[in-house]
Amino acid sequence: QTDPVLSSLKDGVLTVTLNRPDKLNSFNEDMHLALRAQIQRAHDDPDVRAVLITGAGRGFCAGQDLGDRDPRSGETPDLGKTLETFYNPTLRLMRSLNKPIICAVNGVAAGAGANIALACDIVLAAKSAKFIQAFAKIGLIPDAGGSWSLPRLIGEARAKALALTAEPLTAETAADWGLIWQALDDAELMPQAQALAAQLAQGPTLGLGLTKQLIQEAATNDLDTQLDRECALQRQAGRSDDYAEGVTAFLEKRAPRFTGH
Ligand code: T3D
Repeated sequence: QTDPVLSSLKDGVLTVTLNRPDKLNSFNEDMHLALRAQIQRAHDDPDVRAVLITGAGRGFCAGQDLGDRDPRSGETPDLGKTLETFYNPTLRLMRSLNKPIICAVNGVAAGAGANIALACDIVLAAKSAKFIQAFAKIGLIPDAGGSWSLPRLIGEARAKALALTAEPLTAETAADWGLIWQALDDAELMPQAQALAAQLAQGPTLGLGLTKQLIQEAATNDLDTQLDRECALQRQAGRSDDYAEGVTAFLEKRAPRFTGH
């Protein structure tokens, strides 16, 4: 049996590849658990300083494997329970990871597959890729954090239209709307995503993690709270080895050598 998720760690970058290409990398239980284990590994292993998530084959991820949800089997699954058990813990682990997660959306990203991509910190997509809030086509609601991230990223009008119509959104429009960072020529996607991940993995990891945290907190904080949080986290960043190295390197007119601490 093939692994539902492939992984490799090189030069601080943990590359995680969703690997059920025949099913457009849709989620079965094994793939859920394997993806979560890799994000947990990124939490636990200090050698991991950036994560790159992508998909094998022509798709990125088509959301839940609907073959496991066949109503003709006579079973009525409790989908709230499956979210609690599978998607939500992974989403929370991704958001709380104090290291950057880059997503290289290599092909169609549908349903929870689209929203897992949008939960990453920097999303690059191949121009041939599409984002589809497919839930409306089967009577479901946007999950895997989509109902939270979509209106924040692109506003309520666009979020509602995408979610209510399940219209595919091209990567280029997604980039124009600010849903993702960049749409790239297909051949450029992986080289550029790998270069970005390598760059971030050589960066001041502690400061990058605090930056991620602070920007996420801004979604729910008011300005006064956020200013106080900037004080607290800048105090922490200012005590890091990488801050001392960054300023020293600047003064010595050389490239910094960050250790991540
Ligand atoms: O259940 C819970 O736990 C609740 C959580 C739900 C989260 C969700 O994600 S709900 C949304 C589930 N996803 C979808 O509804 C998307 C279903 N897929 C599609 O609409 C289309 O496949 C795409 C638009 C994504 C791509 O279309 P296309 O024409 O490029 O490819 P295709 O021919 O439809 O798919 C290729 C193969 O992948 C095909 O298999 P076959 O016929 O070659 O053997 C297809 O059945 C399979 N596939 C694609 N998506 C899924 C899938 N198999 C199982 N589950 C899928 N989601």
